[in-house]
Amino acid sequence: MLGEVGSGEIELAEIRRFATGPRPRVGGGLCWDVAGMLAEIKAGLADAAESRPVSIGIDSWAVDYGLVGADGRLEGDVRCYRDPRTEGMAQRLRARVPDELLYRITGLQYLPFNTVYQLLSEPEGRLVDKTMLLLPDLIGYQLTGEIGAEVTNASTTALLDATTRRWSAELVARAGLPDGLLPPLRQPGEPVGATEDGTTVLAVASHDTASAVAAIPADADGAYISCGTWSLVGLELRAPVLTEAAREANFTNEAGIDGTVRFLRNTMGLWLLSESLRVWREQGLDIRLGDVLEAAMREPAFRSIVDPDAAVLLPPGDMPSRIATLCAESGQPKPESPPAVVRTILESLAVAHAASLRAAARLADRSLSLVHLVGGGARNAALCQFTADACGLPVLAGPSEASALGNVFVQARAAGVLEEKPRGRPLGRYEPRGEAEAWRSAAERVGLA
Ligand code: LFR
Repeated sequence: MLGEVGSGEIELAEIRRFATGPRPRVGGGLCWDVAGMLAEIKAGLADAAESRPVSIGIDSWAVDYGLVGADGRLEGDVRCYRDPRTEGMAQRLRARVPDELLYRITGLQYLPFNTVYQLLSEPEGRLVDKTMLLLPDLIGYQLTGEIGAEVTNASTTALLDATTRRWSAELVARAGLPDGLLPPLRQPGEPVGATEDGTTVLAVASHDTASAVAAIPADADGAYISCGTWSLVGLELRAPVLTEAAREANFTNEAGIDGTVRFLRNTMGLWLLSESLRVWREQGLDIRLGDVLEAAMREPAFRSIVDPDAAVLLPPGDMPSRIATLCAESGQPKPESPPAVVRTILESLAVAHAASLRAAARLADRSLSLVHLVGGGARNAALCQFTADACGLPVLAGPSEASALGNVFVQARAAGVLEEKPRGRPLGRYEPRGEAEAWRSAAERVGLA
């Protein structure tokens, strides 16, 4: 994405887009095609070169990393967080660090793929004399030769202290990780280095969700749903909430820009839809997203609801049949057609959005009057409307490219050409339609009321 700044606003132009799905790995498990990504990124930068960008900022999903050896080379695959290799690792860590202590230090929600669990699943000796670089830091390293760990993304590893925002030496030691594995931290807005052609690479909020939240207009409530592959549902706060109640509700305190805290919970997002579409197309069905969304609106309401965070929905594979199984197991009709599956997905996501928002408000002692829904999901009118209905709150949708906008904002601010968050362009406003009771009983069916 190319960002151009003028009169207090950022214009974004798409230069290049490529798919980045998890891939089966030789030897088992799932990995990312990082060499392919780097080639695409370099091609995109070449396309953007004629606009003479002032700087480059990199953000991506969180938690995944590459290991760089003493000779400076990336060693082995960059594994994908949907890889089941972390099974059993939470128990292993728990024996060394009790959950309560882990949460008091890191404030991080439990997700089976948190970096610390991935590190613990590495074969004996593999971490010795290595530097761990999270994906955006790894790409920055490949472009500039400079190592470091940007702090917003570092906060997703379960090795960063949420209060001091430094690596926790205590956790590194107790987890049995080698000294020197974690590179020095850097802050959004600090330089990373320069590319071969001399363009500055700047650290931004390199966790895509941190960049997305950086683009959300600051208003009284600060409630948001950053909805793409995942739905990240929560609030922007000034200080972490490290209470036992927050831990039990599995809320995270990830680092945002300017010392802010992203107090949120991960909910399985549009992954349910994109993975269903991928499977249907693989089965030879000719399905267009717009058509199936429209058809889903003609399906009966609240026929079958699932908990989108059911662990079985995390890995790639046959999503429609796993959803159907969950419905059958909870005594609801199996959605038989693609529109019926999509209806179940959209309603289930809205139910989960509302449950997480209610929990966030309660745990942080806030009352809410508006929700910003940003990311690709902001273009999904049905999901936005259902979310407004289920939450009983107006939803302001957009920007859809929130991560790119937040990324460019941090760069523009560092360059001294923008001080305030950009307003972005809302795509729509959705008022709740007063069906609170129907949504509550749908939520009750899956224990999310
Ligand atoms: C969203 C996201 C989430 C993170 C998940 C896995 O793209 O970054 O914030 O929990 O992906 O990395």
